[in-house]
This record gives sequence, C-alpha cells and structure tokens, in this order.
Amino acid sequence: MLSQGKIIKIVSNQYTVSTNHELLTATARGKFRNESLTPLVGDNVTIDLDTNQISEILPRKNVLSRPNVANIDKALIVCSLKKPEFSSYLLDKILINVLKNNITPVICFTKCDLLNFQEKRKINKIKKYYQHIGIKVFNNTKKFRLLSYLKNNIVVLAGQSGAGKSTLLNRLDKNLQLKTDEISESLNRGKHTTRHTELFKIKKTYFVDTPGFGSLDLTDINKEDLKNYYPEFQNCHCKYQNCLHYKETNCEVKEKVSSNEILTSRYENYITFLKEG
Ligand SMILES: Nc1nc2c(ncn2[C@@H]2O[C@H](COP(=O)(O)OP(=O)(O)OP(=O)(O)O)[C@@H](O)[C@H]2O)c(=O)[nH]1
Ligand SMILES: [Mg+2]
Ligand SMILES: [Zn+2]
Repeated sequence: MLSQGKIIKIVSNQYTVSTNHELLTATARGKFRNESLTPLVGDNVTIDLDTNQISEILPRKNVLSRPNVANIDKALIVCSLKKPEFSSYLLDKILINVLKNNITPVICFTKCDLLNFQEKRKINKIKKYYQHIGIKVFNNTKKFRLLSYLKNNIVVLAGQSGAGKSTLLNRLDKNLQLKTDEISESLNRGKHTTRHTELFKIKKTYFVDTPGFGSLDLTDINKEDLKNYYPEFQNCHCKYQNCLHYKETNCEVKEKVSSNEILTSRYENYITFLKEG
C-alpha cells in the first residue's frame, strides 16, 4: 500500500512524514543515495506502507541550500531592530538570496518594543521604503495579519540567531513551546538555540524554523546579476545598458540615490556586495 505525505522533520536517517491522517516515521530507500538525491524537509513523498520506506520524491518547486529545504513559497525574514541591532546589510543579503531562488520575501520586524521614539521614526522610514519597493513588512505583534497573509503557504524563517524566530512561532501557536533563549549581552548576539530544521503546521500554514545565521555569502551570484535583485533599479534608464551603477557616468541609480529616491543603505550594501563578490 502506498501513501503520500510531506516530510516535516529529519533526524539522522529517520524521516517524519505528515500524511492527511497521521504522522509516520519512515526511512529512505537506498536508491536515493545512488541517484545522489536526498529527501529534504518540505519534500512531498510517496511512502510504501508495507516497508515504511520513502519510495518516491515528487517533483520539487525549488530547493534552498541554507537552510536545506524544498518547496518553499515564502521566506519570512525575521529582523531584530535591537538586541541584536538592526542590520540592513544582512536584510539586503538575505533578500537577494531569497529573490534569486524565486521565493517571495516577507519582512517581519521584532523587538520594536525596545526602541525609543526617535529610533521608531527612523525604522518607520525604512519600513515604508521596503514596502514601496514591493515587499510586505509586518511587526511580530501583528499575529493575525501575518497568519492571514501566509495562509496555505510553506514559509521558511530566516534571520540571525537571537532575532526572535522561534519566539514568533510560539506566539503564533501557543502549543508549540519551541526552545528560545536570551541573547548573549556581552556579544549582543544569539546563542544558536535552534539546532535543526523542522516544519510546523500552524492553522493553514507550514513554517520552517531554522537555526539562525550570522553571516551568509553570495558567492554563487555573478556580479553582473546582483543588480537584477534590486526591484528599485529595474526602471532606471542609465546611459550604458549594462551599467553596474558603480563607476559609470550618467547612471540613473546613482542620481536617485543622490535625490533620496533610493535608500542610501540599499545602494551602499549593493556596492559592498559587488566588491565582496
Ligand atoms: N523585547 C523583545 N524580546 C524578544 C522579542 N522577540 C523575541 N525576543 C527575545 O529574543 C530572544 C531570542 O529569541 P529566539 O526566539 O530564541 O531567537 P531565534 O531567532 O529563534 O534564535 P536562534 O534559534 O538562535 O536562531 C529571547 O530572549 C526572546 O524572548 C520581541 O519582540 N521583543
Ligand atoms: Mg530559534
Ligand atoms: Zn546605472
């Protein structure tokens, strides 16, 4: 007998598969190893109920390498505004990675409660800017809006350790009780509390909690392609068709940065990525 389901958790060689009726623990058939295809969290699979083995991996919509998950619809980029400090650099970097994988990014700010009035005003400007370039931005206090926007999707949480990813999921579902921990005061960063990747169903949404990361690299993106992941650069008409918006003259991107139409931090991070690449 065969059944179909979705892999929600992998611990060493044990795959937890959620079917319409139940949770099954299965192993994977040796043939996957031979085909160098590994079942991933998020995979839709066929299970042979007689042997409790995964016999087939259904075609994937996409695969992310960090975290290593399949079939993601949206990435919820969890950004701490304080403790750890807000990093536009990390946000822009994650955004590029997400867009490159054809996944819809959604930003969720946390720790707004720790900001003073002036800091809030500054953040509001940044929030408006990202919305203006077409990205949804929520605060972690807006539980119902967030759940309603993410309904029927598989959502991966991304963001640095201590940003509040697991805390957010606990708030969305009181029964989850995921482990969370205070950040290290001396280092001003998280302690890598979440250790493995797992899928949780909350109402009609699947969430993938992930271990946080402090850095991320863009090594597999060409310098020439970087600019394509900036929505606000797309309607700029520069003199040179292949303008990198860097040292060229008559560059509309640079003009828009000067006139504050493009957020300076967005452009500065872009140049940093260009030089890093
Ligand atoms: N003041 C405040 N603290 C928060 C908020 N969200 C999370 N925290 C705290 O931030 C700390 C880190 O939260 P976690 O949920 O463990 O962070 P994480 O992103 O899951 O971290 P890793 O698992 O290490 O990647 C905990 O002490 C939380 O209580 C918030 O909105 N406001
Ligand atoms: Mg966590
Ligand atoms: Zn240009």
